[in-house]
Amino acid sequence: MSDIVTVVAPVNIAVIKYWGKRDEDLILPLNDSVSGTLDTSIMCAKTSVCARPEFEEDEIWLNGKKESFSSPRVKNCLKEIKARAAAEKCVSDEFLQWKVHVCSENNFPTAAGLASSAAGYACLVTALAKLYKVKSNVSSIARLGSGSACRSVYGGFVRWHAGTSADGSDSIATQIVESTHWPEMRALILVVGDTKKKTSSTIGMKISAQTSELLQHRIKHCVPQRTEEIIEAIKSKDFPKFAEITMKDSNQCHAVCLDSYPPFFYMTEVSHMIIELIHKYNELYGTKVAYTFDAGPNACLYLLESEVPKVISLIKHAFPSSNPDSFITGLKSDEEVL
Ligand code: 2P0
Repeated sequence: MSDIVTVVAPVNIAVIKYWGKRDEDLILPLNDSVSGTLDTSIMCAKTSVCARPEFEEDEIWLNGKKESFSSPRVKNCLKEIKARAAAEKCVSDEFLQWKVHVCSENNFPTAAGLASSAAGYACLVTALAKLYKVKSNVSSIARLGSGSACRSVYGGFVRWHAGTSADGSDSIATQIVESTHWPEMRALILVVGDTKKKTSSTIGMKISAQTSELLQHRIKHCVPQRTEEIIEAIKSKDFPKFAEITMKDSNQCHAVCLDSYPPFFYMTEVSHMIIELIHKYNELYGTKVAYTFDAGPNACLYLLESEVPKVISLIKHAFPSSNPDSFITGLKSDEEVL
């Protein structure tokens, strides 16, 4: 019987968004994306795995509820990790035959557009890699679970290269800078809603890739230049430039959702109020805060530490029932966090 292996994985919040796939099965994106990996203090996924000869089936529990192990993505991740373990001759053939039980939980709303699948699959794949003693980097296997998960394998700021190869061998994540490069960087998560989204990212991306002309314009004429510019802004610690690109890219990603047919929406009235509030703040004080929204109504604000007290006061003033103090964090350190 194996020991129980438990792993914690961070979420990442993109500043250049991944939206649209060039290969649905291999989960290969249409464009490069860039994200910050957040410290695990306020948001993370935790996964325990165990293999035993007496287990009759592979089984999985998500946030305390037993779910089907038939999800092709979960099965694919397990299959690829086992293949890697067999190739690296890490464990015995007998051990590879045993069934596994997986228990995973997030300490933040699942499927509400808060990068839960990124942290979840990064965690699952890393836990399985530890169980089967796989030594090589597992970012590309995490990608098979959920595209954005491949970025959660590194700390600091990370780039996921779309790549051009048909087999996905060049669609990999690399670290841009360690978190220590810009230690003052903070992320403030504003939880606007925690209900499950109506259109999953996977479905939304598919509709956009098939119908949105704006998406085609975005991947050809906007993202390549923005990616280079934001990497330069991160390297030179140019916050106003970083913030402007981050906000424009989030807005464009949501404009693509609106340009899709049929259209779908993730932001709510409160999300729009946050956008207005941040622009008013930036008009008053210079560009000091960036908002970005994923496939949900919740905002992630990137800002520097010196700005935190003022921004938290502003949020409390604008949304008196909110509790922003408990949702501030820095970036996760270490080149490979898992
Ligand atoms: C991102 N999002 O770059 C973008 C921005 C949401 C908006 O990656 O189909 O759950 O599993 O690869 O990774 C969410 O999409 O989608 C996402 P799949 P995923 O973070």
